[in-house]
Amino acid sequence: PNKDSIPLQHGAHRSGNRTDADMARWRSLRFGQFVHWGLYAIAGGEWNGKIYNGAAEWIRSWKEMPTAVYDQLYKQFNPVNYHPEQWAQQAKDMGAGYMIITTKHHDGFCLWPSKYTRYTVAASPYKKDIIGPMVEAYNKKGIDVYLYFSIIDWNHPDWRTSLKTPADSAAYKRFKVFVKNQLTELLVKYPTVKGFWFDGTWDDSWKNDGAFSDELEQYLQKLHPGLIIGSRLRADERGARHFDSNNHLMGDYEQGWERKLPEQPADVHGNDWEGVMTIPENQWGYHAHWLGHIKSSNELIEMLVKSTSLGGNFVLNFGPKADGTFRSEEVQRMQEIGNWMKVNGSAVYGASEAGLGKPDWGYYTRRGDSVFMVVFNVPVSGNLRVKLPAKTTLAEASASGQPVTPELIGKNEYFIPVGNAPRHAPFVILLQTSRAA
Ligand code: JFZ
Repeated sequence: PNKDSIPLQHGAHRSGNRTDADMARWRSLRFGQFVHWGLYAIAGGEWNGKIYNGAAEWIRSWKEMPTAVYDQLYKQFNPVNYHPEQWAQQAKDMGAGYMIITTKHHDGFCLWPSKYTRYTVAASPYKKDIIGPMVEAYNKKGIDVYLYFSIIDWNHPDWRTSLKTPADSAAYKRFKVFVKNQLTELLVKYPTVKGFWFDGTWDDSWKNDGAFSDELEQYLQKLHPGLIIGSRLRADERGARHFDSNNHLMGDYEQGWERKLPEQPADVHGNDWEGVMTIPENQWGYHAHWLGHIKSSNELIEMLVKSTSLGGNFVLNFGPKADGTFRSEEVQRMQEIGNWMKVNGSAVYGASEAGLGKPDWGYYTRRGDSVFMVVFNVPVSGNLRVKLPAKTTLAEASASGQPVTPELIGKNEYFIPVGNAPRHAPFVILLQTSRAA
């Protein structure tokens, strides 16, 4: 059936990507830092000597840990070693252009002193606002801040997953007012933020009110022109999420890439998109016992470059400890990625899909006439094969500013010799090209 035939009032309101300066900036930054921080960091994936094997920030839902105990953790929230200037410096050194902070995760605890609930930092021994100084510190380093906000709120008496009775409906109606109040409060308190990163929008209560998500999005963007909101906020009036019932993307970019990246251009349909990634398997908040494979810096750099090569942003998650410091594995990766980005960042920032397919040796990215070969796998021959489109001239090839000499092996086809000495990190070859008019 022709999906375009479904009349919708609360579907997508735009076709194609946003073209304004705010969105162009988001798109050019390419690399972001995610931070999941909240009361779950105090538990650190453990309770009563037992280890929780799920994601640390979900520990409240674990049957072993009484929710009443979790709900008292705020009395211990006192991150005496939280230094936002240091966080911002580390993020800057890593090469992040933007960051996303959990203002409120599913547990409902607010890292800012919201006037709409008592379940906030203000009630903790720390007392002070976490978010304001963070926004200021990151902005000072030129890093844009986005606010993660969970619609799921396990603490709020009016939050519901589904509406079965008139009392549920009345409660959820109040809950939606609460949500709108908190979001307004955040924008008024922190006017330099660039957008919201919504989560916890999969419950029936939320997705069966597409009109509300639509009106909320429009309200927020009117209040704060340029505000960027991903597709995870929205449902249409038929309950379709991210993509409306006619298969058009809602919101400003595709926000469904969670610990998984697209493989090819067809997977993202030309839409702006962002992928979010954890360093261990599936831990967003701090977990004292990381299990399973822990991604190396080279693996994460590959994901970042792959994302750029497919026209998307890559956001790497960190889960600081309860005292406000980052675990050593995270610090190490920030430094290693940053060291690589300082030398090779031009293959990422402002770059996008090159339109040259996926080569065996790595990824192509492009910015204007500069084509970047980001090499992860050197063939035993030591020759990297490159095929440029017809009517393209290769003016110059270089690696770290040193010229390399391509060998012409066919029409617009070259070998780039790189030798086969062992390598410990990916490297970049810059091709200066020009296109005949
Ligand atoms: C959600 C949260 O439940 C989780 O704690 C974390 O904050 C993460 C960033 O977001 O988890 C999700 C959300 C979406 C998908 C999977 C897990 N998804 O679309 O596959």
